[in-house]
Amino acid sequence: MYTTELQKTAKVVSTEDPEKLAAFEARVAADEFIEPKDWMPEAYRRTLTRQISQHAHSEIVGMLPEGNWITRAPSLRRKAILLAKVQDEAGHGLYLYSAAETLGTSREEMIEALHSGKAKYSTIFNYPTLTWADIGAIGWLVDGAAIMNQVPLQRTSYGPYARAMVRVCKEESFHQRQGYEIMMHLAAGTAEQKRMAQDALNRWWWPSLMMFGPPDADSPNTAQSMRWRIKRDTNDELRQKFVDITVPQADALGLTVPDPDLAWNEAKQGYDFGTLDWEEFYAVVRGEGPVAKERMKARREAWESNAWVREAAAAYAEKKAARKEAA
Ligand code: FAQ
Repeated sequence: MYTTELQKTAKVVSTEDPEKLAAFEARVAADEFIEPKDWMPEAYRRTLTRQISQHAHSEIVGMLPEGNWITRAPSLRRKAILLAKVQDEAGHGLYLYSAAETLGTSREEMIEALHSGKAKYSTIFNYPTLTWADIGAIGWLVDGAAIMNQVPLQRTSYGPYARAMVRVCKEESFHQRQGYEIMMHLAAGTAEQKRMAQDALNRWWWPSLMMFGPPDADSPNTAQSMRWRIKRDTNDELRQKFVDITVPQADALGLTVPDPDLAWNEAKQGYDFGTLDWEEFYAVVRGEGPVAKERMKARREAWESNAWVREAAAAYAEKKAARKEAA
């Protein structure tokens, strides 16, 4: 699809100083963190900027599907929890933009890339949240998938990204539990509530598996990112782990994973599962997701209508700096 087998295994052709490159690779191989002022190959800087900024955009756009339910949460307690969760996602976006900025791209440039449609964000946030059960399913499945992907990133080779992930993972684990707890209540509730929970699982299951990215054989970035320890596991490895952990959780809820091919495989000590709809995945990556246009419109409008906050903050910072200079 994206790449050939040869491209997947080939090293990036580099015009960098071979001595510096060898020293860099030795540090990475010894599991040392690379820090912002350290020498790094341009391709390492580029792929990290790409991954971290996309990750930041995902956190920010990811506030929209759940933000949609804050005013409609079924109780004060649920509203307070959801509000806190959505605010956490904003915080994750900010740590991640800060980590990406240490690589030399400004936040304005990253945000402009998002708003102009040049930058990607996770496919998962292009699906609508139709019922309250979707909030449970997002916490359980989407945050669950995010944790599966982010726990290994705590040991990613770039220091600022790894450190941001430590805090993010702590918060994501609370998010996953709050989602599962919503599902527990719905699944043990009235027949209509259980139906809502099953419907949410049906709609969010496959998009959640797509969060891990294309299959390894079609993933142009995995081989190099594994070599530089940006990624510690491949897309398929993490997807398999997620399925293995999540299926028993669905069983405990008394819900059915919407995959007729799902079967325990004794030999591999994991589940076999059906093929994902990769056509759908690539269409959503291209910006053709069910609510992609609404998501981008909401982001652009928020950016424009909040321009006065940025201007006021900049004016205040300038005034403070001038006072400090005069003192
Ligand atoms: N959506 O060669 P690979 C969250 C793109 S955070 C869109 O395999 P890579 C928290 C990929 O960018 C969720 N695009 O790429 C939350 C690449 O395109 P490019 C976000 C995707 O980077 C919860 C191309 O396809 N998490 O949910 C997707 O080695 C609830 C080829 O792919 C992260 O970003 C996709 N699903 O592996 C918030 C984690 N998959 O850039 C609110 C960090 C692939 O070459 C509410 N990122 N693509 O033009 C990663 O671990 C990696 O970047 C992967 C992709 C695994 C996502």
